[in-house]
Amino acid sequence: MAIRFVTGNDGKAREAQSYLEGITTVEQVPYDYTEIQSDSLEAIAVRGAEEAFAELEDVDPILVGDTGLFVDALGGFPGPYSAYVEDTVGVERLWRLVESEDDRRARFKTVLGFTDGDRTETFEGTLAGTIVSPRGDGGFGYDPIFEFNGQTLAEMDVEEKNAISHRGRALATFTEWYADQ
Ligand code: ITT
Ligand code: NA
Repeated sequence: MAIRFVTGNDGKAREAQSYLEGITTVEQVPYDYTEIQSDSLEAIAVRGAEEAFAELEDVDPILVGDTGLFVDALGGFPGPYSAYVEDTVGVERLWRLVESEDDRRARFKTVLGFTDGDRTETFEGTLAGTIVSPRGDGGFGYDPIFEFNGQTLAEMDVEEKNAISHRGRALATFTEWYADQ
């Protein structure tokens, strides 16, 4: 059975496939599930996976990913609202909010939600770093303002970022579990 990865981003589907190579095929499904308002990425991922499975009327299991950027000095903002904040406030102005803080630590967290219709499981991965003035042209989203080991994620090439990223770690944990099923 193939896994249907619900995402608008074909790079994420390719990344998932690279982890699951030799285990299963990953098919990208661009379904726009309802992002419930919640403080919890787990709750959003569980609901998203189950809604997509119910609506997309097929038997192959569903995988969704929800990511948030949690800034310590801002009490974890934007967290589960990261997509909305990127669209409205933007990445440059988030940097402006953090610029005057002494503590600029932040963390990305990705929660993958998997369901096969019988059971639903979640898998997480995190990456700790620092918010900095935007640098680099690669990546997407908040990558230009997130520094890890002296480089922003936007300064890394894709393989370098994927090897250390929150989503990469969540995919590795998921793959280990799935391979045992
Ligand atoms: P999907 O279609 O895959 O669901 P999305 O952008 O709606 O994409 P995510 O939960 O992956 O959903 O992302 C939430 C926000 O976090 C959004 O603003 C992204 O741009 C940003 N983001 C996600 N992963 C990121 C990464 O690896 N680096 C920088 N920003 C990221
Ligand atoms: Na998502």
